[in-house]
Amino acid sequence: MPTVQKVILDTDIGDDIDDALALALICASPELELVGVTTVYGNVEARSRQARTVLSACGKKYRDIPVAAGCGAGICARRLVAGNSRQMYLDKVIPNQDGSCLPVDQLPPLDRRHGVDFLIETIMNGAGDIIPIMIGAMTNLALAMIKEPKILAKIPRIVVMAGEFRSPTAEWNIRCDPEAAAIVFNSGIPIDVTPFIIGITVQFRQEHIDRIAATDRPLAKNLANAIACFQSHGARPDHRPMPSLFDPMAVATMVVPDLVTWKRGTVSVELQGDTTYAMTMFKEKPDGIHRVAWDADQDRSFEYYLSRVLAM
Ligand SMILES: [Ca+2]
Repeated sequence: MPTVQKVILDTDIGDDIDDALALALICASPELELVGVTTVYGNVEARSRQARTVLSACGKKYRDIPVAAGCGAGICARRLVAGNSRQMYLDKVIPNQDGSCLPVDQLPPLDRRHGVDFLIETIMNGAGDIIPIMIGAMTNLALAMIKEPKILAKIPRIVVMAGEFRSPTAEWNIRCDPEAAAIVFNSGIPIDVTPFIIGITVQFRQEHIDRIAATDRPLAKNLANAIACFQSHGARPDHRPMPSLFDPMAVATMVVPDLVTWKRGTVSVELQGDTTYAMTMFKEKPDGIHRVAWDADQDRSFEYYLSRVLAM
């Protein structure tokens, strides 16, 4: 029996649909033990409500997993790299999948701690075996590292969905808080990185959405509902966005690493250049502490995802 990996999910659930899909996959993976969820970026309370809704849909065992709201704003707002949307998020916009959430009085209460303190206390009280899975801006973990530097010795590994290395790109999770991403990547902790291109490669087709919608289980129903909210949000009549499995692939590769090929090396985040701010660089080297997913097996990834989540 492989060892169960303890994880904390840090998420900006609520805008792109893949965070909800990733949380569902964690709960559907007996190889992973979810010890808590923290939310980040913009309306963290509303994001927490969706996280608690998905956990409730996963059943009694998952319903009371603590969810703590973290940082709404990034560490350094020296440039509005995400343009208008960054300002919009800071103004507490309601995430687009809010319509798929249960009313607050039907959910367990939010954890009373701030997300940063939740990370510190949970990781420091653990046995050095809790892996943060970062699928949003990395503000919460970066601030936890600053507030309690002893946390560095207690984190065995970090899993992130972030960055892009094949083209000069300021990927969303990096550009929402480039300084935080740099702190995490410079922490000296081994990191497994699922970059943007992997999610682009593994994008649902209509047949996959139909399979979720046709499944009569609470989790599948909630996900189908959230996908419908996501697809109708801001969609043109001629275009409904299809879910890309950016965040779920970061989770999936923890259990089945060979869904992707890996390259080892070091990742750095550019913070200086006027035109390169928030871009990520990868230098391949055999003893690097970062491991980047390079190519994904598309069909196996879809089947793995659906077989796990639809059985939940
Ligand atoms: Ca995300």
